[in-house]
Amino acid sequence: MPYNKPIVLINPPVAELPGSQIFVTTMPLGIAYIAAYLLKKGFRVKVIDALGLGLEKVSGWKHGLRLRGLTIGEIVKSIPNESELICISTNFTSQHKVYIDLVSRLRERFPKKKIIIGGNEATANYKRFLKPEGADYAVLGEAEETMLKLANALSKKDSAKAIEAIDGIAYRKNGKIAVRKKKGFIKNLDMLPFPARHLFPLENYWKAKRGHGPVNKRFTAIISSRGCPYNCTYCSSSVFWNRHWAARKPENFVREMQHCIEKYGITEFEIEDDNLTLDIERAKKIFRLIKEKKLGITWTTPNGVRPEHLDIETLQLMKDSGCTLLVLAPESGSQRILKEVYNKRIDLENIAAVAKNCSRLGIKTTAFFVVGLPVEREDDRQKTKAYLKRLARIGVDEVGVFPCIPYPNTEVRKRYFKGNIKGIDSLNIGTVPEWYPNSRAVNNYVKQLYITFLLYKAVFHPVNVLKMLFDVISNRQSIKMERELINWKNRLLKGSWFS
Ligand code: B12
Ligand code: SF4
Repeated sequence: MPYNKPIVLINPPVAELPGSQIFVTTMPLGIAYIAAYLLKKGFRVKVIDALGLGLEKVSGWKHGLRLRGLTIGEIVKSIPNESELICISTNFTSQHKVYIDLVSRLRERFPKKKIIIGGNEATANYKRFLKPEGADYAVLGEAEETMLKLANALSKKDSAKAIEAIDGIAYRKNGKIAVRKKKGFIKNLDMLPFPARHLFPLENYWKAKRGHGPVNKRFTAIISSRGCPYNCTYCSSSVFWNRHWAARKPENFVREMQHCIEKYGITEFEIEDDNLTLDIERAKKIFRLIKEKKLGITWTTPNGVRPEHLDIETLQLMKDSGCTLLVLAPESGSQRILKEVYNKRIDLENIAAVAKNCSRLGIKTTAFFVVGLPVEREDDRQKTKAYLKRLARIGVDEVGVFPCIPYPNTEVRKRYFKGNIKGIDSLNIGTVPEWYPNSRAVNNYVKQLYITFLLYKAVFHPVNVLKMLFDVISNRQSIKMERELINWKNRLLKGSWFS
């Protein structure tokens, strides 16, 4: 019999730069999965979605930053007295300091309760959290089964022995940190219940309209597979999932979509897989099912999709099933960088062909670039610029250009950022962070790429630019850039530009 005190799961608030208007907010699937799994196993669960509950609320914080969401004090106050396990999602390295602050304030207030952390940052940097003034346990990697074992173990009178037997955790033991390596991943993802969306303030997310990609109506993140077998050197996901890839059956995935439509009236889906199309026959079956069942939805891939397998027939099928936008990720226009530095096994010609076909079929496309490593030479940068111009001419609708951040345990970090990286755990959203090598030059280069793209788009696709303006006037997002323009417009109209 699982113990009957509610297990608290926290989605922390987010630190941002003062004055920042560019933020993206989606319901966290990770906690929603864990909550659903614990509920299914008979536990009680209380979710505190500090971000979702305070999406429009900003307050002063430390390090010259402000917090979006409930304040740390408010989170501490909303922990039920009877709860003994407080679990915190720590998914982003860039939010490390918020997590540390939250953990230490909870520890201070509740010296006896157990604090458990999980997600990307906890998995990579558990040592920085597992301190007497910090957390008790870190769940490493995929967490549903581990969390269940840990909750079961902690509900026993003599929990120490039961804890020893759990793999995939790190914890404090006799003043040291004990690590039990993760042994495997969930074999059958179809046995997991659908994420417990009902525990989150979905209305707030819908109202804010700040999805990962463009969103207009009731939207949700959804995932049909976990992990990716490739090992691009900058990718944090392949480290986290250890190049493992597991997929749900198409029927199970589409059933979740139907559930979202029926229960919440959701009609827009953001498919967040790392590698949706690895098994293309499986992916096509998903698209066919959506079409056959006439779900009447739209979907996008804001986390990116690989170009192999995306021939014109497949793209047509995707379009017919409701696909409105694909994010492609060439990352660089230099084959040297792709091969020698990123180990990104993609063909730039292939991406250009997919972009061209999407443009013909009316599927919007975004192209992502990752730039700025000290090994990037001037000729590499020129090639990236040339390729970006080519994509603009083909009809790619927008680009996202990001500095290559050396996330923990990634190969780029080991190769090009030896030693400690001051500032890696500081905010790195939006612009090139100050601590980045040659930050100013990289920042200028990033800006140059954006400007070049927009100029080429305006010259070669003026009708698309007009459509974009029309979208902005009618408050409709069909690419992400339009969202920022809509927000600028609305702030100007409200006269709150400088507030
Ligand atoms: C959707 C998404 C987002 C959403 C937010 C999602 C959210 N709130 O969770 C948005 C669009 C806002 C976003 C923003 C960013 N993201 Co993002 N995002 C993703 C993406 C594509 C999917 C996440 C997801 O739903 N996965 C599916 C679920 C099932 O997995 P999961 O979240 O990992 O959860 C499991 C475990 O982590 C763990 N777990 C999670 N929470 C908890 C809590 C507890 C208590 C426990 C025990 C376990 C646990 O258990 C879960 C179930 O097994 C991932 C890539 C990926 N494949 O995960 C990147 C990813 C998480 N993002 C990443 C990055 C870098 C960013 C940005 C910095 C990008 C940018 N430059 O703007 C920002 C940072 C935002 C911020 N707040 O500071 C990196 C994180 C790397 C790192 N070490 O920091 C990832 C891994 C992408 C990558 N390939 O590198 N992102
Ligand atoms: S293909 Fe994408 S998800 Fe896979 S390792 Fe490369 S960047 Fe990461």
